[in-house]
Amino acid sequence: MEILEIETRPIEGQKPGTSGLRKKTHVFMSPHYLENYVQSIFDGIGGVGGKVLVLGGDGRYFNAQAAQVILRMAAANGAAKVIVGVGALMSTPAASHLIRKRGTDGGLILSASHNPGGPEEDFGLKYNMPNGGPATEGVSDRIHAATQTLTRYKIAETADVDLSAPGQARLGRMEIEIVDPVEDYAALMEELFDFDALEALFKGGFSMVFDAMHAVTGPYAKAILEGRLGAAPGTVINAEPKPDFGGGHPDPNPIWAKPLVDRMMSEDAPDFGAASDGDGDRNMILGKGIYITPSDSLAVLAANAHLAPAYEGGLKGVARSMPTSAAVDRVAEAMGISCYETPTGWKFFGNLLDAGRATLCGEESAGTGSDHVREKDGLWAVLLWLNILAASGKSVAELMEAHWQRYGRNYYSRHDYEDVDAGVAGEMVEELREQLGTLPGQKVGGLTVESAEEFAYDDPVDGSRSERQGLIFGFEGGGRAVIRLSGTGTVGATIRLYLERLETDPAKLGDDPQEALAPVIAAAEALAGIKARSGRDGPNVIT
Ligand code: VG1
Ligand code: CO
Repeated sequence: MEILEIETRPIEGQKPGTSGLRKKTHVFMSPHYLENYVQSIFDGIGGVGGKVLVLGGDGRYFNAQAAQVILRMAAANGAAKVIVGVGALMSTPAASHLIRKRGTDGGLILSASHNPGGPEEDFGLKYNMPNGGPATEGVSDRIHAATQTLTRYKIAETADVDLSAPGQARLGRMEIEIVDPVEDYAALMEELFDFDALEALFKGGFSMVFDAMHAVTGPYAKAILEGRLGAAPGTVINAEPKPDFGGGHPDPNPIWAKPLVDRMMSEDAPDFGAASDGDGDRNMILGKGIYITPSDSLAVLAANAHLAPAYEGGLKGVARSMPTSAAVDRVAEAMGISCYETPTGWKFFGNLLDAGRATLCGEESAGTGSDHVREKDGLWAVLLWLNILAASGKSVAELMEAHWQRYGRNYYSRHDYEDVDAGVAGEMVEELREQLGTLPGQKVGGLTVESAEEFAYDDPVDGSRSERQGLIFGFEGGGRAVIRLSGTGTVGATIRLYLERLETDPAKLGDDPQEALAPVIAAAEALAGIKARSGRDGPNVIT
């Protein structure tokens, strides 16, 4: 095996966003692009000499080739060992678990998550740390700094490693262990949940459909739901990971998983419906005739987690990203536990989980997770829901209704304006930022602004500060609008407008969210003029 040292130059724009680096696939496939970034990750974390890494991905186009490049570069940079999933596949939560279980020095995950895949679509790469969680802002900054000064990368010249079955291989002195990506993860789920009760649930005729959206969770869901728990064959649909996710966005929301939503709203809907995203860390939950917003799901899970074995001792605390609704705050208050509000992105939960301050975390973007790993975990959320349904004997709708009756309902919606001109979006945020001081007291679109601020986060564990994490507008009467720009897109800018209003009147808990939020939506538009500025009639995606 010959080790080559290739001369290179820094490439513009290799700055990790909310979750790793995401670019168009052809950009990642262009000369030196992937290699430069991988070497920068290695350099940014202080080298990989003698280290053990986990490697896997969501199976999108270029996944297999990129994994071979990473293996060759890890060998050339002196890594001791790489643990890789068969076919270079591994869901994000499974990778997080494996990093922790084996005590490795971190891992590389090939994924652009919910972004579409294929030669014309998106690719991504993220580095997870030895705690199994996404690189913190500090580590991401060091990786980015390394991309800006890079002059060479190291790569071994050798044939591809056969990753088609579990086993051992070598690249020079580097050991490669090829593992079944599902096995350890399934064993962890069995530890956390009452599998006997879940088996009995399905035996008793409980029906569900799980839409894997042609992404990485298919094999996991099939093995656990149909294999271990005895759910009817065919419960998991779109179960085979495809390089282009069947041509759609592997994003479990009412737009991209519409066929599932339609089925759950039909007369002959099964008892439970769920979907997960490209890399398996997001989830969507539905019951017969009801869609559960991710914010509500987090609140229901927090209120009922004690019904599952892993959480029967109670929760240490909960955490949610700032744009996520305050539904879980009300549960935490009733339980007398802490509730943390973090910036968007799972990397901000890591310290809280490591320090034992939070047990459950969640984001409005369909991410929920707990301290069992350091990533959000789609299938875990589905199993926790199932465990709660089995233990309580209630339906999804009954649980949700009872929850709203007790805690009130945080009406919630997110409106996305995708692929807006980046200059236009940036200017909008800049102008709003300048007005923050003068907005309180002003009437906009029928509502009076009560507060206007930009979110900044002081990490209570390591003291680091993260600024400019979203603009928050509070309205008289309790409505809230949040505006921030996405950090996961690959073309133009995506403006995210998050809308929320708490309703505690028992007579008004069953309204349509868009109607219940209409005054807040109107006020946000009057304030920011997103439609006018972007030239759009309305959002592309409403969740
Ligand atoms: C989005 C979501 C955020 C999530 C992130 C990564 O980020 O809003 O909540 O953590 O994606 O999730 P942004 O910057 O586009 O709003 V995943 O499943 O795409 O890794
Ligand atoms: Co994801």
